Amino acid sequence: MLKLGPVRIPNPSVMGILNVTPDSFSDGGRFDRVDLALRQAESMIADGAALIDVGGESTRPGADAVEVAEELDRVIPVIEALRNLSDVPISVDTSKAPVMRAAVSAGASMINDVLALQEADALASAAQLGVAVCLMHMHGRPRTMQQNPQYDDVSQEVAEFLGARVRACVDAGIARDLICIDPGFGFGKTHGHNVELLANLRQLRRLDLPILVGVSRKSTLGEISGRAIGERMPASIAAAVIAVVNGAAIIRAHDVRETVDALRIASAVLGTK
Ligand code: YH5
Repeated sequence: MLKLGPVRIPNPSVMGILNVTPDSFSDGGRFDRVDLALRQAESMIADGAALIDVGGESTRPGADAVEVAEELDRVIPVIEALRNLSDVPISVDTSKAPVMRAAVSAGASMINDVLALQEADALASAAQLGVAVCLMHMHGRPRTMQQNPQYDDVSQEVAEFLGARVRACVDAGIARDLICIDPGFGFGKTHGHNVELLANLRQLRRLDLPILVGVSRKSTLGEISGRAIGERMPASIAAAVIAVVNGAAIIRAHDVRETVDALRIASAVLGTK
């Protein structure tokens, strides 16, 4: 069992991805959007997701930023409705303090921040809210992060960055047992960097915190397998299993049912529970 404050989940666990960006749904108005999102969440829960990650800001390479009001409008109705429907722990994929606060009061118990609480007021808000946090490494910012990213030693630099953010969190009053860390696959990394991070994931275990990994459908897997985004499930599962063998506790995934099956095999062999 993994305990991240209010979040209690098996180790390893699958975090199901629930995108509530307009490009992820054909737009039939707000009711339709919330309804579709809820149905998707329900099926991920039935498939064994231990955690649902609700995100309203696209952080894909080159994506534009979203205004606070727009992001609130996308994620809060979905979190409220999901909270009424299920006890599943909900995380909110956001970097904005007002969205973090509204999401937690709507029922989220984890903040998943690809900017590792570096935006204005994010660190203080997370500390005050007392929920679990996921700190992710990103080199640069979404709009420009894939423009020739460079490192001397990617695994070491990611570990140093995450170590520094963990210290900042603890100094701000966030309990260590509320924190998990994520190397940020695809966020300011070449395909070679991503492969190296997956191979050296064990280096992050020195921080002695649960490791979350998001590899699902990402372009490095497309590069290696030669598959388009809709055809990357087998590659995503292979990467998820490697991540768990190398110490990941939580896998963020689109294809929950298949990933849960694969991780059952991995944990049976590893003897984890
Ligand atoms: C992550 O790794 N990723 S959003 C591009 C794709 C496919 C998927 C080209 N939020 C992470 O999922 N949060 C995202 O195909 C995340 N870790 C954490 N903690 C990007 C994404 C994606 C991008």
